[in-house]
Amino acid sequence: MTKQLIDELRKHLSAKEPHPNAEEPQGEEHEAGLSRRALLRNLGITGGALAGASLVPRLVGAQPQSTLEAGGNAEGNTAGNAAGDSNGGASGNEGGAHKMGANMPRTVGEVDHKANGFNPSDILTDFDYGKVSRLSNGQTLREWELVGQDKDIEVAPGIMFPAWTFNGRVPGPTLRATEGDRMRIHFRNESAMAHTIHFHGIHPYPMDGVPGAGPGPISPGGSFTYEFDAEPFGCHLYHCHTFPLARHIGKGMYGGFICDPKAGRPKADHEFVMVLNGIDVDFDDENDIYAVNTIPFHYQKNPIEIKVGDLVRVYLINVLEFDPINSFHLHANFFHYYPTGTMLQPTEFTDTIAQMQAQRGILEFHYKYPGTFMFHAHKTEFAELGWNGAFRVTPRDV
Ligand SMILES: [Cu+2]
Repeated sequence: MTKQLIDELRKHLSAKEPHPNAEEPQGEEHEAGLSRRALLRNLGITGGALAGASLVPRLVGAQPQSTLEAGGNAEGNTAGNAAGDSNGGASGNEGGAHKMGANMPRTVGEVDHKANGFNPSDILTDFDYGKVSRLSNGQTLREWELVGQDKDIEVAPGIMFPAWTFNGRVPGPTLRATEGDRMRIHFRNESAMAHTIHFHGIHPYPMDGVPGAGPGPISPGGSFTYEFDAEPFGCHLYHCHTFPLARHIGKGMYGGFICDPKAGRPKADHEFVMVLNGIDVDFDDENDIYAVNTIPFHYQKNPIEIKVGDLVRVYLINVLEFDPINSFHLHANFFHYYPTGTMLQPTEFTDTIAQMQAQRGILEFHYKYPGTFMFHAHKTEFAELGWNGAFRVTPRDV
């Protein structure tokens, strides 16, 4: 964050009125310890008082209810009403659902998903099985083209971020294969920087996608084909492994890699990919935004639709750079957790798990009751800066 911006914000903060729910220390003590995080949290709860600081309310976006009402934020109110309507009469959840839409921190407005070239609602389910053929030995061959591309994406309404991407999207395509398949990934680098693709999985050294292995970083204009057998089955990921690594990952070069067991898993009604990430908007090696599949608050504004009793399987992958630990909490429910997805029996029945960077796992659950149920990082700071979503559960006979 630039000094000029901080100075401007200090001015606004010193004039702010405390929010009734504010738990932040006020006054001198707070001013003395004005860190980026304290700054953002305060901006979040005092967004309405900061109309003059045009960048930050949109960056942080948390708006108290009074601001939504006073500002006539139609989008926010619509979301609240829609959630209430879908539950009306079903189980007395209407009030809670409406309240959630109106009171939750959120960004104001929508990003231009079309210009971005991807929509988190689609990323949940757009598994890419590649171009399928068969090798002479009978092995299934799956081929993908991954292209390194520099692309400006709108990460929050009005906030552009110069991302480095695979195929113009963050996260990159979710590659999906079955254990034992041959995977062949044609990488072409159209970016201005050298990049690699490093897969989490088991593969020969030249395919490891790090400096010194095989061709190492692929220069701008260059290309390389990574090839190996898909193993072990589980929920994995791939990412660029060029140094400085934090920058290459933080800029957006990663994606899910799902390897299904040969015999498959029990049929689920829904399978969703959730890549936990963050955006360091001002390049100070700290995240300003936290999200599932890149866009903060997306699934809060656009709840994921499921029905009571549906078996839901979530492939959860934490790639968050700069912060050591991420987490996932599911409301009003428990899930079976399969760490890394490499075993067919769950190791835990819980409602909260933690993942460090590159840790991932599979969650399975079904909802017993209708309603609009949150899921979010149980690091509350992350949740209030975007890592917050909801499942909208409707009755089975609707
Ligand atoms: Cu890279």
